[in-house]
Amino acid sequence: MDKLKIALQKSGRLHEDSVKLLKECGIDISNGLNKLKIEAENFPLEVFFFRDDDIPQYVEEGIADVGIVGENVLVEKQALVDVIEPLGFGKCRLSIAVPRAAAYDSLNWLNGKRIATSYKNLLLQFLKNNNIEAEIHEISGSVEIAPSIGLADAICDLVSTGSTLFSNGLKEAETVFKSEAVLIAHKQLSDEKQHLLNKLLFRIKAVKKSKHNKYILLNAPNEKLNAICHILPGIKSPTILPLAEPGWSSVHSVVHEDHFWEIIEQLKAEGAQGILVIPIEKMIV
Ligand code: PRT
Ligand code: ZN
Repeated sequence: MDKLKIALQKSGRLHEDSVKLLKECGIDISNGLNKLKIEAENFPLEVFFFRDDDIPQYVEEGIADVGIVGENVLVEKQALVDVIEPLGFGKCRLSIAVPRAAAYDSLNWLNGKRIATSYKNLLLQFLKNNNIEAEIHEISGSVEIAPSIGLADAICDLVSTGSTLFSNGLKEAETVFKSEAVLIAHKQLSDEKQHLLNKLLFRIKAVKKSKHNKYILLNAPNEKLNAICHILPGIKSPTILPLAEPGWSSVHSVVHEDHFWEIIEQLKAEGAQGILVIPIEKMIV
């Protein structure tokens, strides 16, 4: 039987989360992380480890069927692949930053300036969309030091916490692109491989969904059950079980993290007691 070939980053910021995601999908490859290629034992999957920069091209060419890569790299490389699913990790933004002392007021400040970046294509498109004429200096690493050594007036680089910019005397001026890790696929997968990808995607979605939801249990006086069930819709509807103490019930349900604290407050206001909140490992609805 054919195996699905997946390309992951060999080492770096996406490596651990990519391996963890597979593991949460029931595919454990942790005993082969030092190899370039390993076969999963309990899923027809072959895992290849590459530099992230190479993953879009390898998937486009079909050397790998699917891959996990940052959208920033994918769009910069302009690879012809299908984006299957955002994965919720590796979040960052590509931003233009300028020296803290610069009197930056608007994008026009960038006209005629030199901007150092490793993301030439993304920056070029951004400048074009905004009618800015600037000179792009393409450099491959340590972009953040370019202004202090006189190589550029500004930079365009990835930011997550902003501490690298801060410690290099820079301030964030504009967001060019927002990114996270995505699952990508070759454009013409065989039926068999498409079937395997669907199986993998089903698991990934169940893992993702579980992360945004929590299992909640609480005790409530019976006369409050209506009001409480109204606050806790659950997947279908909440489970209600009688407590040993007459007049009381235990209510079980699932809540989305977006509304979590509001819901807890409302439940308390309605007389809920002994509220327990438990992480969900997988969620299939
Ligand atoms: O060796 P290989 O080529 O595979 O790895 P790499 O060195 O090119 O990439 P790597 O591992 O640094 O990043 C892989 C991917 O992680 C990126 O393409 C992004 O999609 C994502 N990502 C998320 C980040 C960051 N956050 C990030 N903060 N990639 C890089 N950074 C760097 C940034 O370049 C800057 O130097 O971190 C610094 C800024 O971080 P803060 O927290 O100080 O703002
Ligand atoms: Zn790279």
